[in-house]
Order: sequence, then structure tokens, then C-alpha cells
Amino acid sequence: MHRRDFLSSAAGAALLLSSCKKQPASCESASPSAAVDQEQKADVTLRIAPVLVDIANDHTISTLGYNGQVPGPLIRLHEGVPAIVDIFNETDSPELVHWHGQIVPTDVDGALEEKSLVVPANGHLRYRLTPQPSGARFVHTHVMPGSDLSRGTYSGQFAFVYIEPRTNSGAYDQEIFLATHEWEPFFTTEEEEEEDEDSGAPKPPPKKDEKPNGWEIGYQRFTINGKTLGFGEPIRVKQGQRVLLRLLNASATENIQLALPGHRFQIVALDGNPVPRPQLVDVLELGTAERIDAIVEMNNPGVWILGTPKDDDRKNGMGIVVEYANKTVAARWIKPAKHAWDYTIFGDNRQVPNPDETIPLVFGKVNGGRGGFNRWTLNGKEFDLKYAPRVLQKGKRYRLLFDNQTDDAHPVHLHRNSFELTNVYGKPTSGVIKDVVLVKGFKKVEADVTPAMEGLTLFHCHQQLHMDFGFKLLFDVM
Ligand SMILES: [Cu+2]
Repeated sequence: MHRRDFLSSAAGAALLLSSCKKQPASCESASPSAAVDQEQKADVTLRIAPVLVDIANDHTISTLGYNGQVPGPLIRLHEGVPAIVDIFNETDSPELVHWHGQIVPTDVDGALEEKSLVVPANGHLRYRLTPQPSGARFVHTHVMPGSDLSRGTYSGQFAFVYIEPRTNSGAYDQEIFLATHEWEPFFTTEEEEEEDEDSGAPKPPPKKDEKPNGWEIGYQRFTINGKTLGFGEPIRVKQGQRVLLRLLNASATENIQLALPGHRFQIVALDGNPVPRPQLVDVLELGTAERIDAIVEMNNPGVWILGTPKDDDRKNGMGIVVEYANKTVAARWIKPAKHAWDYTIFGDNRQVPNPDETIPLVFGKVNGGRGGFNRWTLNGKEFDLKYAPRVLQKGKRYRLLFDNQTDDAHPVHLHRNSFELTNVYGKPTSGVIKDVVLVKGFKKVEADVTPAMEGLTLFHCHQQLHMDFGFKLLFDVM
């Protein structure tokens, strides 16, 4: 055993021992790393290291990734079956590996604010985690890069995690994992236009003494599974097949739409959780870190582009070719009709229980001015570790009232829990279980959460620039 192996596992054990002393009853379920045998073979091994990604014939990206590839390897785990995880950090900076969408103890969740175990620079970390719940999850770095656009979620540190359910679900002929990501980020003062302006409430007039909007992020290259449109293998299908697409928006900052001309998507799960009412849609929308499982019936032979409706972004790579057998024509794109994504069409009309408590969360923005960073506030406050966490009681039902008083869309994420959407833009709903919800400018969403596990729980906007500059809040579940 290397000395630093010993140090990292000793640090983990110490952390767990101290939490065990306080709460002996929860010790067993919350002790993923306490008794990990260092000799046993790991179920998952991640190596964080520099990687070169050929995203086009003539274009290579230099970034950080998992196991020398972007996306990292597909990780398949079984719900409720403990897995030993080995993480090797071959970089000179400490790293955090976050298991997004899983209900796991704080020490392995991979968030600094939750005091999770850190993967030391040029070091190693080993722990055990029990995957839950089943469905499409993912793993990504949780480092806060601030103004350094080479690190955090701007890098290639992301990989699919699929947690196999205890009972199998759904019939399909092919299962395809697709992750979107953008490259070569740069600072710009141009504001991103929203695709479906019709869903936005009228903007209040700007205040007289307000500074102009601060930095936004633009990108030069766009990829699906690390390749620009037309580079790399197409998705090969046969007429009559039912193809299950498991889509992930692995962007640092972009919310995206995707369409496949001549075909419709049957949405079967959002953020890995089956929806009460699967529905057919023409255009998918994915906020940063959102996942969609969609079945496409291949009944329109030809060669098509699955891509973003934004022409510039598609020309710069955001798409992948879908090719029917024995079809060799040029890939076709047809612009889809404008489309407003509506989470509630997948929900049902069940009366949801009244919450034990409601928690208003007002999103605010302080413009940074040209050459400055906008600051983001929750209930008027920028995140600061010095504030005491907001205490929640395990097992109680809380209603989070997201009130977006900014002109930006925010894909907000709650760690170590899933929530149930109960009201979206004024429409009541139920049964849609998610861990990220995209709250558009000047809109309101309500979501209920019943915390399942004790410990610190981070809430934040998943837009990297927003979470880096204030848009975070810490809960503590007792
Ligand atoms: Cu945000």
C-alpha cells in the first residue's frame, strides 16, 4: 500500500468514526468507506488525467477526463448492491467526484460544501458506495473553477452511470447513451437568447442605476459523445427498431434542445426516473445536468441528423447522424416547429399531500457590469460557508418554492435527494421525480422533497458560472 493510500483511507475512516459516535443508529448505512478492504478488486476505477480528444478530423481538444476518454467509461451498477470505487488523481490539483442523482452519504457524494472526501492531487481514494435509486445517473467533477475555464464541468470529467433496477423495465432493440458537451469556452458579453420566448413572462424594465450584464460563456465547438456532427460513427438503426436513447446534458453552462427530423421521441423517464405518463414530443429540452430517456421508433428510413435546432451550434458540431441500414444519402436536417417544453405533460393529476413546511427560494442577480462577474443570490444572500446550514428533518415533506426573479434560466439541482414537481409555471402536477429542474426567467416552480438520509445536502444552480458566483445553499438533514 502506498503511503497516500493509507492517508486517504485513514482520513475517511476518521471522518466516519466521528459521525458514528454521534449517531450510532445511522452508522451502518452511512459508513461506505469504513471497512473497505484495500486488497479487494474495485468494481469501478476512475483515473483523472489529462486527455486528448479528437472531436473532428482536424481538431483535437486537450482537457482532463476519466480513464483517457471523453465521456468517461459507462459505469453500470446494480441498485442496492455495494460497489468498491477506486479513484486515482493523476493531476496536480485536488479533485471532487460527484455521483449525481444518487442518494449516498455525504462523505462519498463529492461536494466540498458537504465535507466530502477529496481525491488528493496525485493521490488515491477508495470507498464503498451503495447505488440508489435505479436509472440514468452520472458522475462528474464538482470542483468550482471560477474564472478558470479549463477545469470543473468545462473539462471532460463526466461519465454515464446506469443503475440497473431490481426488476427490468421496458422493451427496446438498442440502448444508446448520448452526452452533449461544448468545448473551447470563452468569455463574452453577449447574452444567450432563450429558444422559446413565448414561455417567458414580460421582463421588467431595467433599473436606472443598474450595472449592465456581466460575463457570459460562449463556445467554439459542440459535441455529442466527444465528436462533432459528422465525425465518428453514426447511430446505426434498422427499420422497425425501437431505440432507447439515454441522453445527458453534460454541459458546464448550456441548456439545449434536440430534435430528430421525421421522428418523435417517446419520453419514458426524466432524470432516470420513469414518468407517470410517457408522451410523444418532437423536440427535447435538457437543462444542464438533466437526463432524458426516450424511445424512438425507427419508421422513416433515410439518413437523419439528431441535433440542436440552433443552426450555428449544429454547424459547430452539436449533432449526430442516425443512419438506417442500406441508406447512404447525405444526412438530412429539417428545422422543427418552435416548441415550449412542458414537464407537466408527463405528470399525473394525483392530489399531492400537503407539505409539513414550505421553503421559499428566491433567485436573485446582481449584475457584474462589463468585465465583471454577475453575482447570484438565494433569498438575497450569496453563498458563504460561514452561514449555518438550513436544518431539515429526515422524513418530513418540504415544498421548495423556486421563484426566479432573474432573466436567466436556472437548472437547479439538489444533492443526495430527488424531488417531485408539484407546480410548474402555475400548472399543478405530480409524479414527475427529478434531481434537476430548469426554472426559466421570471418563472416559478414548486417541488416537494422528503429528505431520505442525514447529513449536509447542497442545493445549487448547475450552471457552472452561477454556482461559482453565489448560487448555492446548504441544508443539513437531521
Ligand atoms: Cu443558474
